[in-house]
Amino acid sequence: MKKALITGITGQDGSYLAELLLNKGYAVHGLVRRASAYNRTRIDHLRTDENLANGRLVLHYGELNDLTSFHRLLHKIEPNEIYHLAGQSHVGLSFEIPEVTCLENGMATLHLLEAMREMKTDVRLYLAGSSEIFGAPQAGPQTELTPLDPRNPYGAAKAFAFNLGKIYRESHGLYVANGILYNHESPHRGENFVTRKISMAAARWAGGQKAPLELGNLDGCRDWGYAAEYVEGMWRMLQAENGADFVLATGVLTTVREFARAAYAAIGVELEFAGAGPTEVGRCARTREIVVTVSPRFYRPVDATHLLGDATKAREVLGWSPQTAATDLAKLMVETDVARVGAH
Ligand code: NDP
Ligand code: GDR
Repeated sequence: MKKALITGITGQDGSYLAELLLNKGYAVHGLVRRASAYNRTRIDHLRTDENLANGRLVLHYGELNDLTSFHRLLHKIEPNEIYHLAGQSHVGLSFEIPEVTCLENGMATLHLLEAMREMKTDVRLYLAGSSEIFGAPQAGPQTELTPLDPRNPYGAAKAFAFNLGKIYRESHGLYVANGILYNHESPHRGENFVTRKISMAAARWAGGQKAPLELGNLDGCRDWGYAAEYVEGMWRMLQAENGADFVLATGVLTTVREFARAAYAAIGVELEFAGAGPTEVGRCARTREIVVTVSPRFYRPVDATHLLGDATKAREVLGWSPQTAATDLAKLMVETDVARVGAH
């Protein structure tokens, strides 16, 4: 039985990846950190008696920056594949907490690469790289060959990790796959990311809690795909003969405004937007109620507008391609949240 170690197993991607690998017959080991509140809700459905008793799913306490325990864990598990997903994943927040962002997303990757180098095993490593390494390009789409130009601490830390992944692959012969993933969302997405913030607000509205939703830059646009499909791409990267860099993206840009429109359409509310910048509002076309407002509180010092990916290489080499459009994703997320809100 192949053994995989997932750092960040309690996060959005970790939870989908764990499910995928369990279905493929792997023994899945996950790094979880101590928290003051329960932080395993996304993987509760995988923690069955059968998975736990048979060693199919094993959770280990750890911390990215606790080097000795992390090292010990690697020796104990001896995984065939490592999916390194853990880290501070919020771009806007990285302006507020740059140091922890760089330690978790940058230095922790270096420590992991050094540990692999020292262990001299043939373990394969997936690194969770991001489109944010390209910064704020004037036009897309970007490929694996687009020059790096990060514009926020998060992107800078991811660029550092990406470069190190390449260096350890070329200089030390390690198997490292650098994923360059564009935004991918799901019902497991954290509520401080815009898509889930919108889907939860729409679900609450449908449930009668009609508070206006405060958003930041409505012109912000992203290449949004479905997380469950992106973790399949991660796995495929580690099945390739050699470690390489791969963009995973849909190749379609959607604005925050359009995503909100699709999300509220899923609950039967047609949104009409008027105004510009901080004075823009979105109203229900039928009742004229204010549904969306804009608050500069959620603006960023710099926000990318052309992060659009070209996943041709992933399609040709890995046979991977995205299936879900952003508007369908909005509907899927809202429907799941409506069921959740209704259940409470
Ligand atoms: P999440 O924020 O949902 O999950 C992050 C995970 O990392 C959680 O399990 C979290 O634990 C864990 N973690 C954070 N800091 C530490 C730490 N110091 N020690 C141990 N564990 C830690 O992110 P996603 O699942 O969305 O993303 C996974 C990775 O992919 C991240 O590295 C992200 O930057 C990257 N990425 C994501 C994209 C996306 O669109 N989702 C796109 C491109 C890259 P806890 O649950 O306890 O908080
Ligand atoms: P992003 O995702 O920064 O692209 O990072 P996020 O959902 O935070 O922002 C997307 C766009 O929405 C605009 N926006 C808002 N964003 C948030 N969070 N909250 C708001 O209220 C709001 N209003 C508008 C933003 O300005 C931006 O334009 C995600 C993360 O998963 C990273 O880890 C990953 O690397 C990148 O995607 C690719």
